[in-house]
Amino acid sequence: MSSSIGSAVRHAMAHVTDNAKIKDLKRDHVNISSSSGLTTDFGSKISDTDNWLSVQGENGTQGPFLLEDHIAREKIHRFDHERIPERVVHARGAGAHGHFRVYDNTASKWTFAPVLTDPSRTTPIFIRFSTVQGSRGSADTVRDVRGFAMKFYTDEGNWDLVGNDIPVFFIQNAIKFPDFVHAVKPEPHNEVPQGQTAHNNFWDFVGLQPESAHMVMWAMSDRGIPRSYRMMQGFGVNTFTLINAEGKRVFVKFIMTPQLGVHSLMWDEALKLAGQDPDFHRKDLQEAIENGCYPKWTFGIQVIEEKDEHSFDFDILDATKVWPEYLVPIHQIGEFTLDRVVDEYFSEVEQVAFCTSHVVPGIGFSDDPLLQGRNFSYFDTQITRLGINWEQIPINRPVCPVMNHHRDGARQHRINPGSINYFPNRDNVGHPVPPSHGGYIEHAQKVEGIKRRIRTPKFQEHFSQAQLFYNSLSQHEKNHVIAAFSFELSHCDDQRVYDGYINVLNNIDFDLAVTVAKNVNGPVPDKPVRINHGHKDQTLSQLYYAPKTPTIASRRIAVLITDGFNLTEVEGVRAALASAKATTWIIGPRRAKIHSEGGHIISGSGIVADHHFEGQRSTMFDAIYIPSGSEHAKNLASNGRAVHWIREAFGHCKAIGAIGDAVDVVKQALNLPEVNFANSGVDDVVSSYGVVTTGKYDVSSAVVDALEIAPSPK
Ligand code: HDD
Repeated sequence: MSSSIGSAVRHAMAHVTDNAKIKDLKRDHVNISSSSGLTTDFGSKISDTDNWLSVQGENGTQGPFLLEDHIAREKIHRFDHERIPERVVHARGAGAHGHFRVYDNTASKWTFAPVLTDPSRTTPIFIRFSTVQGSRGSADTVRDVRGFAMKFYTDEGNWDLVGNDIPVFFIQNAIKFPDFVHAVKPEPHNEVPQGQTAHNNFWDFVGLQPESAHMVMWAMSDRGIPRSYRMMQGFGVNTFTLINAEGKRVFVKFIMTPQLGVHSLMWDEALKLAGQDPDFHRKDLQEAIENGCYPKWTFGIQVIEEKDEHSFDFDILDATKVWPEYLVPIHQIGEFTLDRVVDEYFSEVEQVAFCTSHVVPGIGFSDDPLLQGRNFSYFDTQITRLGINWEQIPINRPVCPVMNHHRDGARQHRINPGSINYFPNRDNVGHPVPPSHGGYIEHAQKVEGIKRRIRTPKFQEHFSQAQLFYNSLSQHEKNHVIAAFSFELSHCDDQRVYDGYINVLNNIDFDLAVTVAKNVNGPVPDKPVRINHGHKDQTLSQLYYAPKTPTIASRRIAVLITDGFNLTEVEGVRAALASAKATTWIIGPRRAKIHSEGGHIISGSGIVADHHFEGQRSTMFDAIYIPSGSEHAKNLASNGRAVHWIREAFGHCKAIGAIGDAVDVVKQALNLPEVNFANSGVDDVVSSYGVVTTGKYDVSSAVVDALEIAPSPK
């Protein structure tokens, strides 16, 4: 990151006021300055941290090392125990702080929870985004589901909404979760593959488990390779309930939609980025927040009245089903923003711990069989990861008072004065709070039935919504799905596995099954197993979420220059892009000063490049811009890597802007008769296949507008 970004960071951060949670966390901040001296953990000052106490022999020879050195021992002991178990799933993640607000009290029809109904409140939040399959050190851009876990630090306690970027799940019943995770994770005999579902065990499991079909379609779509965490929808997935002041209950789903739109990488980009910049998403989140481009989502709810629970052809408690928006509209009740990066990764992102059973009064559970199991699992896993007192860790502790008679346990940090640690007690200390004063109360629900291990009939239909999803995609999104299945199944070398999955695909769409079968040498079906019903829902395609007004905010634009480039143009374009809140990055043949046209080679004007052509690749940027300059154009055309930059950016459907002499460079690099180019010397702007060219410099119209188109889905 360049130094100019560094100052932008401080500038942007200065505008963010500390919310209640940040103030709470600051209680634990350690003040470190150049005057801070080293001490042991018990506070005694250290005079030497480099040399283990040892015996010096005569004539300066090295003698034995002494176990007596408590300073060395402490340093090594502490280091030996730095690692904690990584999450069994969602190990790789990134997080940020922010705040949540509702627009008005619309939701008070359904809930009395102030976090969802009181527009005067600003609730601090923390969000951790993650991948599912890979280990903590795996790459960000792999094809996978993304976790979208939110912690709301409300005045009534913490509410954790632990969702994903896909609205449905692979399984219906929590008891299948260990099988699913074992199947998706690296295979047990050789721990391969990392950050991939492209292996026999995953496709074997989902092929034999048709309830996964719907989610697999989503994971194989562009949703599985998001451009940014900031450009993903979030879904609570499970069915929760809301309870209003009259005690009436409704079923609810939570949906978060990014204001920048939903955008994805291309598969080729994702694959390359996994090697070129494994931290791509993590850095993207940090960069956007530090530059003051705070990611924002609307917060919506879908509501179903209790009386309508059984009026759909799917079970509303089945997490493998969406509630289609044409049946159940979304009420956008609020929005949230992420505006602060973390101060320390381990303390905040690694130690944050979510629990689906953490809800606040006014929000409740349903009999969703996945949610019920989750409510057991999350608390349990935190005990392994962080210990029984995990809720006392700064990032996890609520901002409201915590008072109870739970005691002791490893790493207890609270000191509870007094002799009372039970209830009832003679002083009425730590007494239950009646619902009228905010005590949590379960909705009174009549329950009857026969205890047995079965799935009810509606839980046994698995393909209708998988078809709905596939039908709703645009043709290019469908092509991406086909390519994804073809990639994944090609990585399976047990024929039973890919044969089996082609049969699943043939339950969804005949043409899809035939195309994939041909690609992977599977059995090509001659007729559909199930007729595709042909229904569509436009809200399932991510094209539906393109921002109403095109925006280039927070996008990364590479400016390709070599010696002899036109400095005035570059300065003009950079200023215009900066005012549109995009970041520009100068890429040149070396990370040093690149001399501009007509300047003296030593003393003349120029710009210091942020990176050289080898150091960063086109995959890390959303668009590229190339200024004019005759020497520069010659240099660029003769630089193989620079030509590759242009070709690769075009191949990934990125906007390319070029002016004057640079137009010919792009023309030669692409060598495509389909693309039209502007003539040199003429200031007309030609836009063709995302390549925008103009003979002369005209910053206001051409380049910036054209690059703005870049964020639209590919
Ligand atoms: Fe889970 C972590 C999301 C089903 C058991 N899950 C975890 C995280 C997310 C989800 C985002 C990472 C949280 C973080 O950032 O720390 N999980 C989901 C969604 C599901 C789902 C959206 C389906 C609706 N999960 C699910 C089931 C079970 C679990 C059915 C077990 C029965 N999940 C866990 C876990 C994890 C976890 C093992 C690992 C680390 C953690 O909880 O804190 O308990």
